[in-house]
Amino acid sequence: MTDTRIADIRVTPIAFSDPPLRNNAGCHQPYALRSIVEVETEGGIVGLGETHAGKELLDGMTDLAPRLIGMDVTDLNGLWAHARRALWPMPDPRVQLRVVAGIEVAMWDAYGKATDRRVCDLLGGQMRKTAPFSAYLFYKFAKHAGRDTADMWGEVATPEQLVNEAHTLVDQHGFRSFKVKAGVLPPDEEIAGLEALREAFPNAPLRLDPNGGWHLHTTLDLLPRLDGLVQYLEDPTHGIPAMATVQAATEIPLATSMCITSDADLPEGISRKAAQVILSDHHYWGGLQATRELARICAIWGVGLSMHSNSHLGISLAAMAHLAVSLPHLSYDCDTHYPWQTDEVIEGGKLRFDKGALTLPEGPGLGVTLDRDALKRLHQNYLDCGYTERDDASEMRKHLPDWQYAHPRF
Ligand code: GKR
Ligand code: MG
Repeated sequence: MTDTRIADIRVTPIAFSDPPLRNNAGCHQPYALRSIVEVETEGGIVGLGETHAGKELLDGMTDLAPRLIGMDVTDLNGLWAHARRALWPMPDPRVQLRVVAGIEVAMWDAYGKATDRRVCDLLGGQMRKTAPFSAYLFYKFAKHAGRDTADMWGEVATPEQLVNEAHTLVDQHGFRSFKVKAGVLPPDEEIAGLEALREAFPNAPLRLDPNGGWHLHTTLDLLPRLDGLVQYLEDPTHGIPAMATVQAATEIPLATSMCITSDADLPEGISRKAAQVILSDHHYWGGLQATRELARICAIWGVGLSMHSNSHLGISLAAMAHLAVSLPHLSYDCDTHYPWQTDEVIEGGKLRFDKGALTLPEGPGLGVTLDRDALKRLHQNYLDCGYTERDDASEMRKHLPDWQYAHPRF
């Protein structure tokens, strides 16, 4: 068999176009940042990973990568041991896991490519044919601040515009369920948006995610209006104690991608019943293996599992899909920002959804290869755009100069 010891690790920060999507923390900037990880083996195989970006993450990669040279790509325990030595403690503990995740996925991909096996098979085998995704709806501005022309989506600020956006996503990708990013407009307006979606798509599951943007008392007041309308309510309010209070007051399952996001949150989050659904995210939890362990913990404790997303490209989508098809316990359609992205970094261009689901790209590993010209172009974007961190709040003030960050807002 080809030599699967790690010979080199390359990390390339990229910036790709992103529309002016709104959330509780502000507005997406014209470019979203990611890091593309290449793990090259002694046998010349290149495994791919994609993860978050930012100075601290890139510094973490620089500290960790050289320690892994010579290690086998199957040595996930070795990866964690080196990561603990190189990265713990870091000022922001979330970043360590995102560093590990980017490299871990590339190690799985390299091993799959070296052994002619798909990542989902290495993860235990395929449980479902395709990975199911939901349409991720956003309120948005028509154009980025300072630009002359509107993007193809136009402004989305009313129930009617939200329904039009949903129709476009369904026409393009066949989605069968919807997640609405909330915490942007006053809750009455967002619930009117949900009601309009219910009328337009009577049978589609709907979810609402205010990103912790509602006060506890606001959330409690709104529960009767949401009961029967949403499949789950994601992070209406902030923190485990407040979420637990809400969950105790309603039959609506609460979901979270904010208050239970790492091992450290699990004991308190589960014992206080802060949510009935955890949104996994292999970038947050430290990779594919750690997310499988999370799925098992959720199954044992009777907690549902869904999947969270941030703006991402095809390497992440392929990794999410391999994970999703291999998880015995996956209770809901996964989130993805992918339809909002026009750029791509893999050969062959964008992956395609069919009836809202993704069939795994063909081939060993993740089934995707790097488009080196695209990587070069998107890295140049990164150098030219001057962003080093995501900053939705500053971007929002370019649209509305008096806007202030408030969490909760309503
Ligand atoms: O892209 O604006 C966004 C989302 O709000 C994202 O940042 C969240 O992390 O999608 C995410 C979520 O489910 O909370
Ligand atoms: Mg969320």
